[in-house]
Amino acid sequence: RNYINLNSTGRPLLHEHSIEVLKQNDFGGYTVPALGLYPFQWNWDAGFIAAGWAAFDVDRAWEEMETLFSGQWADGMIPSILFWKASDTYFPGPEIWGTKENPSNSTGITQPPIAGVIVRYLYDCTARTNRRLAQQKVSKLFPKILAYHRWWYKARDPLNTGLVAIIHPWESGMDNSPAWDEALHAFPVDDIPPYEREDLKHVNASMRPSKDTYDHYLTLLYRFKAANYDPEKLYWMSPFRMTDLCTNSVLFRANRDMRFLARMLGKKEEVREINTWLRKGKERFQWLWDMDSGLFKCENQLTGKLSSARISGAFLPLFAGVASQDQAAALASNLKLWIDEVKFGVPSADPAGPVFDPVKYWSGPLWININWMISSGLRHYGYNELAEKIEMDSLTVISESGLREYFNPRTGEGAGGESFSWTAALYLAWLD
Ligand code: 9WN
Repeated sequence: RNYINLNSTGRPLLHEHSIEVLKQNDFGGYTVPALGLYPFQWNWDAGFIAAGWAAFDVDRAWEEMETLFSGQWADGMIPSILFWKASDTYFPGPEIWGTKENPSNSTGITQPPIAGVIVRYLYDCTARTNRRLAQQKVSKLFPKILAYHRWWYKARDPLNTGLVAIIHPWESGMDNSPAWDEALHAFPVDDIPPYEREDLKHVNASMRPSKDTYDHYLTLLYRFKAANYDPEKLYWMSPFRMTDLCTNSVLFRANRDMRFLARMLGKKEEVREINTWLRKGKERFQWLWDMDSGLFKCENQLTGKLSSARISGAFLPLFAGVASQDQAAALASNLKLWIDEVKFGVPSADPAGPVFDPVKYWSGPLWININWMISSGLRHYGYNELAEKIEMDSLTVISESGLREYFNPRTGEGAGGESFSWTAALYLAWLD
């Protein structure tokens, strides 16, 4: 609670502390999510982190995104992790992934494509004082982000349905979400080399995915490695292929922001291309609507069935702007019920559901980046009071428990990593 104290300028101390954390996690052009626990540059973390840098150093914010895109693969993919500098405190590191793409080693899978959303955010911040600079910055990144989106559709929606697939739970950014349980356990674990987990040296095992879950993660990794991470093959061969709500909502929203940027830059053909993605995506999103529960659901593409899991990703179509007014109303009333069950919203899984665990990673805890997106979506649909509640809950858990990786929604206690970059960054972005 000492964080709530004010400093001499009347700002909460936590404001200064958040800036310090970003500086301390700055490895030179990129920011690690947490020292020790996550010692490299992560794809979607970089986006949220850049929004935090923008609150006090917008040049550094652009640099974060420029570094991320300097790791783009020739085919357009942005890997989930860029191993810029060696570190032996994370598993699985570069020697396990064994990708050969220049200029750096990286993973061979991706993460939710938040970059387009963030670059538009940075454009808005910069254009307030220097429109010409803002346009220059955007013109350099725009083609790279577009190439990334094209990669998504080509590699992960070869059947042209309008929504993309993830082929590994790590790609969702919500590693052990209950939405993956059934699909992940539908295939057996291969005879994989023995391994030692580094995460358990930093964080208590009860707060992390189980051994069995990790065995499945690594089974997928080794199969993709055997296929040389060839995007033409991975989609078809993966025994895990899900239409993830988070990834698709983020991609949809990024497409809307990219359309804004394309118009600003006068790129007519690109606007048309993005419009096609938006039109098809909007139509297909309706397949994921579960009328009975009043929630969106992830789809298992291998069985054609919607996952029964009720996860916080269900509310992200609000961030995308793809839900109808009726769907938004149903989502808002569900969200209120969820929050009534806990003390601080938004839990990552339905707190009344069978697998809810308030400290186990993506199976219950509150995450600041998800709150940031959900509250922005609620405002878009006019649910300002509910948005305010989520923002206040976020700031309160941070003030009470510090800049932790995630929080127990029943008690507000912090869990996982400490001095966590996106928590610091979004705290700054919210206060800005
Ligand atoms: C695997 C870095 C990342 C986040 C993810 C979060 C966690 C990694 C891990 O940490 O995933 O990518 O090793 O657990 O689930 O959302 O980007 O903060």
